[in-house]
Amino acid sequence: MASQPHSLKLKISSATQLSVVHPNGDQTGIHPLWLRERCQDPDSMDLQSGQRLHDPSDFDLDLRYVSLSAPAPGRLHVRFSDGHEADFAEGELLAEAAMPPGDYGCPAPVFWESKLANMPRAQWRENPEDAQVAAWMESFLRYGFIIFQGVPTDPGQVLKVASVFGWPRETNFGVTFEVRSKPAAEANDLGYTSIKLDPHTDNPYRSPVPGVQLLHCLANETSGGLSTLVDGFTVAEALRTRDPEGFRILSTTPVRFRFRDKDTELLSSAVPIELDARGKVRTIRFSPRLDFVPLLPPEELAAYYRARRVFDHALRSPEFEIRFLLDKGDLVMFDNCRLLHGRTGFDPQEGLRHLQGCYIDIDGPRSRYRVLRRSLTGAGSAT
Ligand SMILES: O=C(O)CCC(=O)C(=O)O
Repeated sequence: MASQPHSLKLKISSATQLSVVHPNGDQTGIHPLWLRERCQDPDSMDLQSGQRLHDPSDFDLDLRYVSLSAPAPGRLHVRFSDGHEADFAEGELLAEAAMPPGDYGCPAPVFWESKLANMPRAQWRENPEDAQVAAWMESFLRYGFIIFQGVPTDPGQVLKVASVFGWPRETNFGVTFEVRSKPAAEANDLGYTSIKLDPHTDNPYRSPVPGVQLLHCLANETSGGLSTLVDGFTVAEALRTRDPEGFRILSTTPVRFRFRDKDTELLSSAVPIELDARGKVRTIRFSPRLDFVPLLPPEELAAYYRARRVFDHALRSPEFEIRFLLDKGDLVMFDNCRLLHGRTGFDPQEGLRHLQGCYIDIDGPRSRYRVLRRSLTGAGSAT
């Protein structure tokens, strides 16, 4: 399980100045309010829930340190100018200072292309040990997917697997949904036909989109219907490098995604490549069968269509896409905000192809990973 090594140090520069020292010797001062709102004494925090008892926006904006001392190794004692005094564990402060935004203690993604040497595969076990789940979770968080083999093929097992990693998310398709070829009049989604599906993310018309999808193969008697996966983050980064203008367009042009059947009308407007405040790719929403770009001036639309084609063709290219057979008892779980999935077409006359699917929210696996890490390494506390 990934540890969180850091080599920061805390420095009391003077009675009223506190800094973090970086490995290269650079120092970042610690604002008194940053520390004040992290006080963990019973006047500041409800010890049961770990939640603050004061609104930190009410603290004095000109708050100062009155004194700083180290009463014991690894401990910091602070007197603030508002009269409050508090103790801190140096290790906890530094761990927080070192935490990269976004990952918050989870393994960072490893971007992959079709050359991916070892697909994350694992043999499924009922009632797995914590260390086993942590290892699975780590693979999933790094690569954005994991394939389990040997999942019993009675219906509903997908929910049992899902509950190990998070909390199932019900949609208009149900708590679980059946991906199999249906008569044309009953298929309210192309997933429920036998045609090829190009790489797409599921349900971009929802807000928020389902974070993780699980697909469990209950039967596959056809020679086609291979599953495909693409790391959307890798392809988005390739686009940023190779075609910066295309990347700019797809990360700034909101498009409308729509799903409609007799009981449901879901609409959402979002950019295909969503960036976080630091410009890192956060979410891919891409489904060429469901996207409707607004009526922009013709030259802007021409640029948009060109960018979408470059991105789409890259997603479909052998450079990035992996293909594999999802056989009876196999279950693939993937990050629907990062990976795109699809399948090759198949002939339903050859036999039954039946996957049972469900969704969970993206924060489920991350939460479970952090909790396991706490119990397996003794790192950190519940608050
Ligand atoms: O049939 C499959 O393998 C995947 C189905 C799918 O991509 C979908 O329903 O959106």
